[in-house]
Amino acid sequence: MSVEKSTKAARGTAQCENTNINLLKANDYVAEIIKAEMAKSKTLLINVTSSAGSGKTTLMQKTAERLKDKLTMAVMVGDLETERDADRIRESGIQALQIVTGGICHLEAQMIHQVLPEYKLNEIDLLFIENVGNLVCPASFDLGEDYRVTLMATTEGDDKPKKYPRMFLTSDMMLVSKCDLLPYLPFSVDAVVKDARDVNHELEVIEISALNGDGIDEWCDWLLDKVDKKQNS
Ligand SMILES: Nc1nc2c(ncn2[C@@H]2O[C@H](COP(=O)(O)OP(=O)(O)OP(=O)(O)O)[C@@H](O)[C@H]2O)c(=O)[nH]1
Ligand SMILES: [Mg+2]
Repeated sequence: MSVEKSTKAARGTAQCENTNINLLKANDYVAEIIKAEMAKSKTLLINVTSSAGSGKTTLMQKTAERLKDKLTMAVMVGDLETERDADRIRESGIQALQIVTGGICHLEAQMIHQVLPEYKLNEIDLLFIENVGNLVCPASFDLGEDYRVTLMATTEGDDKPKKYPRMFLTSDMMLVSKCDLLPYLPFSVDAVVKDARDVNHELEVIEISALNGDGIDEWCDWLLDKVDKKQNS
């Protein structure tokens, strides 16, 4: 199947090739319910994806430190096992709940919807979902998010967008993370951006380092702009 952004199947929805039956219809149905709830409370929902260890939780911590005086933020974290990421995020002073998937390699809309009542959505401007770390399964599941943001760490190698195209095809933003390590790694930002934009020419890109703070202002400004648009929608 060719990779075209315009069709739902190409955006990562499993389907029966001969009949065009969408095999993730139940997930997409719940995703629409989540979207409606977020529209009502005017909460911006961001689905953060990446390979394992690319810096998602560290970025959540940094973002919370920067933005917690400007808006009310909360996080929902998915992991195969352990509460460690939610514990780390709570240390930044914001609400964080852990979804332990018990071995499932992605989050599904149903999981998000069941946990949503734990959040006072009317009081939350920005809700992050930190997805389970891998570039394959999470690409296929719409969680009702406004935006999908994928971290692409310099430590992973710059060949990933073409090897795992669906994740980049279905993302709105690619954050090239751990850029403080660029002097020590055989990684070309130009090459990774070119490959990612070959897959998805609309993809926005910011180079960041949660360690030294590079790009974090730009990332936070992007978020503030999206929150503002959501609240005035
Ligand atoms: N050098 C450098 N290391 C970073 C940066 N951001 C995160 N790290 C380190 O990378 C490792 C993984 O970071 P996490 O934030 O736990 O990554 P994650 O994507 O949440 O990991 P999983 O939830 O397990 O998929 C940790 O040792 C972090 O300290 C960065 O900007 N620069
Ligand atoms: Mg994490």
